[in-house]
Amino acid sequence: MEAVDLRTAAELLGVHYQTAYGWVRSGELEAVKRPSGYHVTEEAVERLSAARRAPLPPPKQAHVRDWERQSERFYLRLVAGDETGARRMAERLAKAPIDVVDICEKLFAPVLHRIGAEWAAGTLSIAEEHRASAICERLLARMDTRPAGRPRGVCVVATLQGEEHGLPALMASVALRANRWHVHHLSTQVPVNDLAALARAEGAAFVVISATRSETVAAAEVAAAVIRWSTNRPVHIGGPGASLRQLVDAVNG
Ligand code: B12
Repeated sequence: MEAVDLRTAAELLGVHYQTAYGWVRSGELEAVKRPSGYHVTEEAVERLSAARRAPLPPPKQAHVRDWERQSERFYLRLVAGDETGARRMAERLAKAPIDVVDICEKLFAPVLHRIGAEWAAGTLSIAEEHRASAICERLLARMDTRPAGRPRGVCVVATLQGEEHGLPALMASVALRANRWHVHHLSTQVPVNDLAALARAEGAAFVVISATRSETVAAAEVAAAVIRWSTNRPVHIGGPGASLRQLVDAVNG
């Protein structure tokens, strides 16, 4: 059984020496300490490589029986400007744990749709809508975490010039990061050529454009052709009511 030093083992595993050293300390990588340093058998390297290649088991998920009731409570907190109450609710769900895609689609989106309808009907003021949207932005930012494990790849998420609605793009980024994508989140109003150039420079596997109105969805379709042509990468476009779950399933493959 051939043994190699830790530096070589790190190279074989494709990680930095310090990372391999950390794995030895945590017991993940079996090693023998010799006067010249740690030595690792090729079998131990192969075992750890195989374990790292294996897909992660899907995380256990809790279920919410009554999303409608949760949405009603969330709505009341948002329109009252009760950020602490809204944050407690979102954090409780995230800790349960509930999939972040469900939290976006079954809690945030319906409440924002309702706030939009009430703003359009004149029963909520612009100030109240802005306050609620700003709270959502901060809560989504807090939920934005990437689980451990090798990223699936790189992607870019943005809205194009003319589209100020940033929350759907933020939700797409949060959902993709939770699925181990390395996301470059460009937020809103990005010129199409700049978006394509950045996607190319970062080696993005795909580009996501979020849009909220029929005009900006149509503009995104035109822009997508430009981006596909210049990056040779798929472009996914989200419109009002489009499913984040479908986006995640499509890109995870
Ligand atoms: C908050 C808000 C704003 C805020 C945005 C702040 C922010 N930080 O985002 C501000 C004040 C800037 C704003 C401005 C305007 N707004 Co506005 N706004 C809203 C509101 C209330 C919420 C938007 C939102 O976040 N929706 C929730 C998202 C999460 O839902 P969704 O669109 O269904 O998105 C889902 C999918 O897109 C999916 N998804 C996201 N990315 C991707 C990607 C892919 C590939 C896929 C598959 C899926 C996917 O995820 C989401 C969750 O499920 C909506 C109400 C509504 N019905 O949405 C109005 C609304 C969109 N706004 C509206 C209007 C009219 C405007 C203004 C024109 C008002 C004005 N006169 O100035 C401007 C336009 C500004 C511009 N140039 O873009 C109208 C649009 C009507 C229409 N159909 O054209 C709406 C519907 C309100 C209404 N009921 O009339 N707005």
